[in-house]
Amino acid sequence: MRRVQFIGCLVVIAALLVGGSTADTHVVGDSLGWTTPPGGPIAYSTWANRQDFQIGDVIVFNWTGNHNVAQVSRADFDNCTTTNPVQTTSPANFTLTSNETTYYICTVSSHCYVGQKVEIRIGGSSAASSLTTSAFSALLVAMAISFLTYM
Ligand SMILES: [Cu+2]
Repeated sequence: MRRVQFIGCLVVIAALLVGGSTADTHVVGDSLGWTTPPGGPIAYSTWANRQDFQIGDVIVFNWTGNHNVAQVSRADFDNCTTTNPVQTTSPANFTLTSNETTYYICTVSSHCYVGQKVEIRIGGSSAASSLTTSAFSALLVAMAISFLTYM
């Protein structure tokens, strides 16, 4: 009976671990949304640095008022120029499909120049979190093996 409970517990924990590694949704700027940031470009670079972007994750741009979002090249990101198609309806979703860094800007007026631009780098803090996850998994397996050995 105890053994059944223990195995049941392991299944639940394993499901939680797997669930934690599925695609995440990242709302750009969190509660700030997609706008001309009060403190300049640092608002979105700070936000991006706190995220753990992985392939399959979805980036969501939410805005009200006169904004848009365009995925652009590095050079266009730096220069705030674009010939790329522009998403004009909010929310605009982009799925991260490769390891490449992607760049997004608002093309309205001078919005990009005052900081409405964001760089999405895959990875981020992933090294630390996946290490923690694998260490935790290894611990669980070790616990299960030792437990079952003593049964
Ligand atoms: Cu804008």
